Amino acid sequence: MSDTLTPVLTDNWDTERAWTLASYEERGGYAALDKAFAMAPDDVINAVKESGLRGRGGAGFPTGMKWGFIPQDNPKPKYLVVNADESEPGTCKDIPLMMASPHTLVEGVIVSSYAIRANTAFIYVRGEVLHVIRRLQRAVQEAYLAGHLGKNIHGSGYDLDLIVHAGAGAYICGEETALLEGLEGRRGQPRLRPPFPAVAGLYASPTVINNVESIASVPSIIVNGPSWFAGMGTEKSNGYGIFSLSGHVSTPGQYEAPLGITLRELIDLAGGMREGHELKFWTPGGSSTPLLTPEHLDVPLDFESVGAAGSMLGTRALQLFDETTCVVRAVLRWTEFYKHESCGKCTPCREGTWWLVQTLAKLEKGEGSEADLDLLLDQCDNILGRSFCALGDGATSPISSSIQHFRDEYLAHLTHGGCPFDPAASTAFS
Ligand code: L3W
Ligand code: SF4
Repeated sequence: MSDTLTPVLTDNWDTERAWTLASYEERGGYAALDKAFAMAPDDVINAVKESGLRGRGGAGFPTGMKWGFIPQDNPKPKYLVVNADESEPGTCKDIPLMMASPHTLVEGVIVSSYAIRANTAFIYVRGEVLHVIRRLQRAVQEAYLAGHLGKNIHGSGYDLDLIVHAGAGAYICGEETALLEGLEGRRGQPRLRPPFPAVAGLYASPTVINNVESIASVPSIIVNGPSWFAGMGTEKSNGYGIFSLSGHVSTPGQYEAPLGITLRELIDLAGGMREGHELKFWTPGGSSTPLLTPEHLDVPLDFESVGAAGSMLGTRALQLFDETTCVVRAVLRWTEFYKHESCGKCTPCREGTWWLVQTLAKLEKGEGSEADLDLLLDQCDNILGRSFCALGDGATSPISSSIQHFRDEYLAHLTHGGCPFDPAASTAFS
């Protein structure tokens, strides 16, 4: 394995029965608990602040700062909620993490809940991934039996209950406030922010919501110290992250590496693009992040650099497409997904995603004229910044970025009277 990789969360994924408590404890698991309990909760928050850990669910908000927003003078109970509703197209890191090492997440939940002074925590996981739900439930049961959860954990005087909650399967429930609605038993639709969940979240109480990978990163920060974590990555994007490579690459999979690694380096680690083919376009963080091209192969994959390149690091879901892929068809497929998953609460997204599919489908069939391309961009303009939550904005990202980089390919559909793309002709649009 290359030195470029920094396996921490993925370190033991190949160990036999790595998911059991016995295996986790053999590897030093649950050592972070006693270390954290010896610290004041605020010092745990400060350690996470000093580490520079930023949210691993897409937005990159500083984790310690979010915890610091929990008003401790508020007499209401505090809650920790783990967002395990992974569903952004291309994103596939949290599910393998929970399958391979559920106790890393459980330990992270305990330390994080202690820091914010929550006595109840939830893991909100997609209802469709029954195998993950079962594995989490088993891990939680093992942790209770071993005294890592429940009353007076490790004799510290601290109590915590952890509930695994299965969602009903909607992309929008990955949006933190829609997730809370779902957890409270209502239809999953986003709430107006502010107030942010840190102030009024679950049952209107102060609530921290973090992604699986963010919470799973906490035990190693406590055990190894914040400067260990801050010493990796770039100046403003500290630490490591799981990069998920999928699509036309020789060895798709999870590659855990410091933030700031480039796609060129990751493709090398993954054995290159599939033989005889070349990269045509890619997403840095799922389909909601604007498409990039081979021109961006050397962009450091950190929050700042990917932003400067016109996209977003997002969830580090690197979907790679080679020259055999019709970009218009790929974008249409994603747009159909957003239309299907739009929760219907606001008009720009509910109606707009429907219109986007109509216009794109027409262009993909080679019908219409160049004016339809401008119409498509106008439809994007009427959704972007006018929608209630990030789903509407995200739906426009692949469209506007694909037109920016591949306008000629859209026009070729019109001149050809349909998709001119011949998968066998690798130079069709070069
Ligand atoms: C208190 C303030 N808290 C912000 C908190 C806020 C949230 C976090 C980030 O979207 C993005 C989206 C997807 N007081 C606060 C505050 N917060 N200001 O900080 O908030 P925000 O609004 O920047 O982002 P978000 O709503 O969490 C996430 C993109 O990530 N994405 C990811 C999708 C991921 C999945 C998945 O499958 N895992 O769906 C893709 O790139 O488009 O832009 O906690 O409360 N003043
Ligand atoms: Fe619902 Fe879409 Fe509006 Fe978000 S942008 S609230 S998903 S209709």
